[in-house]
Amino acid sequence: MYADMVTARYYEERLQEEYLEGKQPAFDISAGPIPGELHLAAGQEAAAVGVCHHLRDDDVVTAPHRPHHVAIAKGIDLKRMTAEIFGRDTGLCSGKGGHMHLFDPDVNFACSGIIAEGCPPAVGAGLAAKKRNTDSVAVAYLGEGAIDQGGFFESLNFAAVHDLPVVFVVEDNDWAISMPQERVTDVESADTRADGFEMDGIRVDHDDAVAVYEAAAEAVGRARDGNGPTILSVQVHRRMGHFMGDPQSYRSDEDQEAALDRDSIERMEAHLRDHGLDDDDLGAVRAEAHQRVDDAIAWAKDQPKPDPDDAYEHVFTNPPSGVTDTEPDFDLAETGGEGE
Ligand SMILES: Cc1ncc(C[n+]2csc(CCOP(=O)(O)OP(=O)(O)O)c2C)c(N)n1
Ligand SMILES: [Mg+2]
Repeated sequence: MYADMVTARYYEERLQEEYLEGKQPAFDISAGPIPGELHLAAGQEAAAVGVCHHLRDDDVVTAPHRPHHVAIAKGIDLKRMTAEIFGRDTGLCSGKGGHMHLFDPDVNFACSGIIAEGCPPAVGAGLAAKKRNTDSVAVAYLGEGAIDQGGFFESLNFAAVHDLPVVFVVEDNDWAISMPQERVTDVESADTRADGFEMDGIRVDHDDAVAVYEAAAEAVGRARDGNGPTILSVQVHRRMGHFMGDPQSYRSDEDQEAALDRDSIERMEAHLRDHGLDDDDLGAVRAEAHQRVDDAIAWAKDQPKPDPDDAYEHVFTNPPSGVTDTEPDFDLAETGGEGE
């Protein structure tokens, strides 16, 4: 778990450096080697490793727009994830998805930029596991800002009614972009949402990977044993802005400092020291993790960019054969279309 935590943290530190290249001084979001938004999960690693270290490759995980720590804990192909983030042809989605739309069928990991979107597919995976009589489980990650979404409620209901092997992991980092939770939600913690669905809810109040691991043993175990879904809410801390370039003018210095003070990685290191590991042991794990990340980034940056014509591949509707320009071959006025 420690190895995955330091891999995720260092991975994001390296992505930050790469991301800023060419974007300043005016912050041009489309410039540089990583175009588009970038949401970093530094401070949330405990919620990723504590749950995913109970999972097998055949278990399904869906994650939201802040996915790297969960993807790494689930065992995603780090090189191909990185190539995806850099928009390269050998990326997990041929460079078309970017950092919010990763998909690795080898380890059954997917994520989406639409919040709570991962809940219905995770419930579908849980239903499939049940119908196939396997003991696979599905885990949907979402932020505390997504717990008022309709898709979440429908998913909770369906999973509860059919006793599906699903765990809903709510990463409670106190913020939804610039919105503090208490202004939009009347419950203090997402696990209490379970009460309305006659399912189990668990709260882990501090971002301690070992505490999350113990709580997840119960939740994942319940799912694997065929005893239905659980909401597991974990307090984490957003060390960074909502996305890279967020000036966080809405956030007090105290709140930011408190988040930086509570480092789940330092907590994990203290735990490991209590169990006999020393600086050399921890340093060796970190060095290996850093090497793995540096190798993945170097490999990704060396990969080819997609051919522009490939824009027509892997889309729901391909143009008729022979059509390679973007002009529609019908009159929009006749279809009632407005243009665009
Ligand atoms: C359905 C939907 N509505 C709005 C958005 C815009 N949006 C992106 S992230 C976000 C806040 C998410 O907050 P939270 O779920 O707490 O996750 P966090 O960013 O804190 O990890 C919003 C509203 C979206 N992506 N999808
Ligand atoms: Mg949040």
